[in-house]
Amino acid sequence: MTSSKDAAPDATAAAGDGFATRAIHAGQDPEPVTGAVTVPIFQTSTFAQRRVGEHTGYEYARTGNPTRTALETCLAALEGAERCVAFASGLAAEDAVFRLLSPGDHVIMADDVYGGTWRQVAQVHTRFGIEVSAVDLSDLDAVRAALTPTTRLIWAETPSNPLLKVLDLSALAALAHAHGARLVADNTFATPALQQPLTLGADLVVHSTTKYLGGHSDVVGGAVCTDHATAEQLAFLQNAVGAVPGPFDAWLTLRGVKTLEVRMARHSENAAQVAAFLAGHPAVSAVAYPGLTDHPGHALAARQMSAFGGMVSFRVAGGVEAATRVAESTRLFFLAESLGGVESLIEHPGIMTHASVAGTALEVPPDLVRLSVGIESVTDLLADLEAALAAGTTR
Ligand code: P1T
Repeated sequence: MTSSKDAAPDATAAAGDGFATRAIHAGQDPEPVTGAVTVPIFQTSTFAQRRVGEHTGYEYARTGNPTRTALETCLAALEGAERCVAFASGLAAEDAVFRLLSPGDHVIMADDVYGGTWRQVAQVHTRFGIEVSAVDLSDLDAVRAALTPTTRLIWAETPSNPLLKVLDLSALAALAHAHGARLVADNTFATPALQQPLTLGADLVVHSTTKYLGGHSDVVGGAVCTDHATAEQLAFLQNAVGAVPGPFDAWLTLRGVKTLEVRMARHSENAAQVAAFLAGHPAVSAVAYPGLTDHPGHALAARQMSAFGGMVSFRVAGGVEAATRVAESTRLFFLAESLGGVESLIEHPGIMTHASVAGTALEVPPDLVRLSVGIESVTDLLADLEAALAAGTTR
């Protein structure tokens, strides 16, 4: 067991081990007292000290908890990071990254990010002097034009939520570094099973672990994976601000991560079939899925991802009313916010997940429907969508 202050991968998961091996073993040695093969849920708020100031490496559970350390060690090993710091939610993780900045610092943010990410920077951090520009990060000239001497971060999300735009992480990292800025990549949609931004030059990877990493729609969490020095600052914030995941949440996430590789393969297979089906459907006017050869980011996605993921967005001929009816007409795809669980979900981003960006540069088309394609039998998913499209668009 490693201490909270020294979250280096342990002996059972070596750096050269394959991804699935690291997912199951990194940070997850058998528990030394009983031999339990799963990391226990250390449901404790404090840790007894042998003498004043002489402790096991754990003092108080906001500062560090062994279940959380196991999760952080595992996620760092999966992203190829020196260290990872876990938070109570994806937005808490993002908040910690923004708190690395100072008043007057400038952030270039993709003009197509999760609505809550935009809301946080535009409505919270700008009140403390952070400046932000929303830019189409697939247009490198636009990024160059937006860079200022105070730009500290470029914030990319790829594939993006909900339009599934693909961004060139290597090119963005080079641009950021040439201007003294750092690249943050939100890797929630791809996960490290399909894309490892740090190997492409990104400096920080953020996650909503609520999604594919947890994988079962039963826990909310977040994480930042980065270098030791930055992680040390984030760990300070984790303790000083206190948005920590509880031990059960860390355990659930760790349990989900063990099957990440097999789940992502199946999500990607199912989503490819769903995207192809939608692309050929007369009630669908456009499909966004990086695996489709006519997607503008297809070649780039094929280079920087090992598969195209489980998210598909599409536009419904017939506008917002038809789109809403389709989203309300599925049986297996539950109408719900969030994504990345084993079960399929459907939602209307304009009214649901991205309502907070209405009227801004990040507004999404009103006829857009987003699918999180689960790992059910794909024939059932296709039949469900076929029926919902018929019910939603023939009136
Ligand atoms: O919900 P939370 O764990 O706080 O994570 C926020 C977040 C960050 N980044 C991305 C790419 C996300 O998709 C999210 C959360 N997104 C949804 C809840 C959603 O349905 O899109």
